[in-house]
Amino acid sequence: REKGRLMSASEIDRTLVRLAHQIVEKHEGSGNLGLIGIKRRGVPLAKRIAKIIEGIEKQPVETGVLDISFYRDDLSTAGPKPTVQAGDIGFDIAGRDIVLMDDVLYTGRTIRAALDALFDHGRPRSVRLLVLIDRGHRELPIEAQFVGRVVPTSSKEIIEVKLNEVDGTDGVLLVEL
Ligand code: 3GP
Ligand code: 5GP
Ligand code: MG
Repeated sequence: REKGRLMSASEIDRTLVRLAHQIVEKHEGSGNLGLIGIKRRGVPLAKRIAKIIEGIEKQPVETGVLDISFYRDDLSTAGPKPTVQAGDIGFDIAGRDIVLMDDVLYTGRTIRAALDALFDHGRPRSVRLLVLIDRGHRELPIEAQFVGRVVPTSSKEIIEVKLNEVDGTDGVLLVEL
């Protein structure tokens, strides 16, 4: 059951522009950046933000992909053990300033798994986290440095994130299970 629209397409656009500027400000440019999207919806976020940063800094920004899949395909609880699919990130992360990107941050277990996978690929200089929505309920000491919006949720609510590349439309909805 839909309980409300949290972000329209144009609000997502503006938020991504802000986040892109915050990343450039924090890293004093984009020369050493690498953006890594967590499948599935983190991937188009990373690509869009890379494009915005390229427009600001006038130089290419490397992007890559991490594939985290869950043992349990349980939507309301992320499940105890997110696992990471072996596979290529797409570029050499050694010495880079990495920004991991995901649509929703919840317990933090996905990001913990993503960090494990990342360090199997090399040793980045730094790793920061960007999420479009932080819905609370952390079970690990993980926080995002770049946040689209903080949306306090109950465990019965989920955030429906729709992105054009995956869903054919852009928007963020609050949904009650
Ligand atoms: P996404 O990363 O492409 O958005 O976690 C697997 C998918 O299930 C995610 O795909 C996410 O969007 C969707 N999902 C929706 N609600 C939840 C939830 O409460 N927990 C988890 N783990 N996934 C959810
Ligand atoms: P965590 O591992 O932090 O518990 O959950 C984060 C992952 O689960 C993200 O990749 C995200 O896609 C998904 N997730 C958790 N809660 C939600 C939610 O309410 N909405 C959406 N769209 N994804 C969620
Ligand atoms: Mg996700």
